[in-house]
Amino acid sequence: MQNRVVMLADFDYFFAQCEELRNPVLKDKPVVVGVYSGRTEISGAVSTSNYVARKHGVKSGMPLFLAIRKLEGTEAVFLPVDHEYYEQISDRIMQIFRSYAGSMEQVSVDEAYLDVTEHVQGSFERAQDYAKEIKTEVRKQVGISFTIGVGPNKLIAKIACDSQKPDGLTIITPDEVGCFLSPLPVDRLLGVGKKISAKMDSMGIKTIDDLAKVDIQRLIAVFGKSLGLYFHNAARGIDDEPVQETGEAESIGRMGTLKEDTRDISVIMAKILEQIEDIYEEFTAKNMSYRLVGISAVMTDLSGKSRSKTLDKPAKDKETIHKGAQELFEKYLAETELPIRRVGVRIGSFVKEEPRQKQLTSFFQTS
Ligand code: TTP
Ligand code: CA
Repeated sequence: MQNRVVMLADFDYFFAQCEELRNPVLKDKPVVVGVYSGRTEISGAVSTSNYVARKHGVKSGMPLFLAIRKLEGTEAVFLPVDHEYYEQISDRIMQIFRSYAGSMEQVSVDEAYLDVTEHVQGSFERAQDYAKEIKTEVRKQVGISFTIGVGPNKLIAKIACDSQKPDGLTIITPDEVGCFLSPLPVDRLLGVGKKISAKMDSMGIKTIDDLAKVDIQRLIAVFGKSLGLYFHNAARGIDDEPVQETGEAESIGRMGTLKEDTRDISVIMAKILEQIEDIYEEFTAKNMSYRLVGISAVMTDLSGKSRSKTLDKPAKDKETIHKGAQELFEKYLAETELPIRRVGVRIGSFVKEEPRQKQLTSFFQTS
């Protein structure tokens, strides 16, 4: 089987770079984009900053007053986040990516996976020129720089991308995967957060190579079957997850911005109900049933999540969408502490209605 060639593109210091784009005089100054909580003039946190500000020790998530202190005596510029504007820029870049990829999966406002296997005929050498071409085109059309990681799968593309920023291009061929991963700390793997890396540390696992040497049964015993298996494979650079086309799959959905960020389920569901009306109209024209109800949420910090459930049996009514979406939002709100900024709902996995007779037979067969 032919190698896959997968890229991860991650826009450099994205919100701050967008601000530089519309006001180029900012380029040589420290630029801090922050979320102002409004309590006092300087209460809030840093969303991101350009590399000039980073040199002074400014980091994402840092309280604004601390960033102000670190930048004292400089010509630092502090700006509030302008999500709408960043989303517009992001959409334009994603559009360009689509024309370069066999399939594209947008993971956040500033990251997307591109499967370019066909375009480079499976060659990593060609991938190098191809990546440069994409960078040049986006710079020309939009004026934004970004970093690309290239590998035989999403896992490697992501780690390659993180290894050299900004304006980086890191290519890891299938032959290089082992040497590339071995010395890296385990927390470079997706899914290894603070808690898991502390657990691994207590087991004497510090590097990805250490992890690769642990018996698979032990990993399963400690982390459970699916996570244990994932770590076993990830430590070997194995990842079969496809680059999944987002937004173009067979589904009908709507997405919209709430009047203000909230965690109030009744406010969220009021917006969702409007969207369901829209969706339902489009759906009835299809004369089919749906088996999947899904929701999406974009949080105050612009991180996005999707959740979906497959129904026990296909449905055609509006109420099932409402009930399913409400259940998914309730579950999701319990998992996060952030207020929600944008919400969406969708239905999918459409099936043609079964003829009456067939329904009867299947009823008898299952009873
Ligand atoms: P990142 O890709 O993590 O950061 P970045 O693009 O600013 O910088 P880098 O060059 O290292 O890729 O996040 C993307 C955007 O998400 C970022 O521009 C602002 C936002 N963000 C926050 O609002 N809060 C945070 O804590 C982080 C990490 C990011
Ligand atoms: Ca980024």
